[in-house]
Amino acid sequence: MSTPPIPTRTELLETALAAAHRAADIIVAARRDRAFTVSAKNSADNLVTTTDIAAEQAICATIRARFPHHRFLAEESAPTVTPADLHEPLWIVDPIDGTTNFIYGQTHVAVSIACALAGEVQVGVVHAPFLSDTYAAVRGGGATRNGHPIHAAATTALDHSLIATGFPYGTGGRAPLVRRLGAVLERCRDVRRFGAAAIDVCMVAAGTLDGYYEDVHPWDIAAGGLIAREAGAVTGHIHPRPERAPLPSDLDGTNFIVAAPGIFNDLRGLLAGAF
Ligand code: LIP
Repeated sequence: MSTPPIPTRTELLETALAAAHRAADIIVAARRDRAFTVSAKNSADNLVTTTDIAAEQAICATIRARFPHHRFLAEESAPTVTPADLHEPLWIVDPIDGTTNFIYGQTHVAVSIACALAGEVQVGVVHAPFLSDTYAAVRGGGATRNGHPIHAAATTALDHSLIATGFPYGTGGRAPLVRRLGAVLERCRDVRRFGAAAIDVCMVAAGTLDGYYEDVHPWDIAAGGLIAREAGAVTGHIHPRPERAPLPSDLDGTNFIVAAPGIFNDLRGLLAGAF
């Protein structure tokens, strides 16, 4: 059987945008009609709704209709990836980033969709329907917010930097993170905690945040990470990645950090020393 052609980045971006908007229609309608139920995943605080499931199904169906042989790393239906998956076009999907915010009726809620080839993200879309924001990027093609070019902040001093972060579900294991948070509060302008990693990362891309760090999943940062890099921000990890890390860097949310180039190294040093 012949190998299907590799789609162009434009074709991948068009598909990601169509899938994101289809999911957003489901999310907005569910919020409007209060038509969803909530359940807990592996802990009482790690919530998922019927809308997460429906949105992810719509996203994957939209992509499969155009690219039936592509693979998925999706928060609700395909949360693990094999080495074989990384050799095929791989879609990294978070149907609702900010699920807790969605349940509480808050606005920081986003659909995050990325596509990677050989483990390198080629296109990324983060669509926040309640904020009327769509962030997008194509590898090598720059980053946009609602179609307008965006650029990371020019800040070069931590004490003039606004930093976002987040915390894992449940209270266990938060003590070291409190130490990190304390170090940031002692050294930086201030901290924000919006509750949706994908949007946090895109705000660094747009220069409305100077930096963000958190230990998250691939689907939280795959799309936003490309958008941030294409906007001139620097992405990386607080600690050196192991040589045989299970995931490629673009998909690795472990101790993830993104920041304006002028403060990236200082912020990473501050966080690494505070743990
Ligand atoms: C959320 C992240 C957020 C983090 C939350 C949660 P979800 O993702 O976007 O940054 O602090 O604990 O992981 O679960 O809402 O898709």
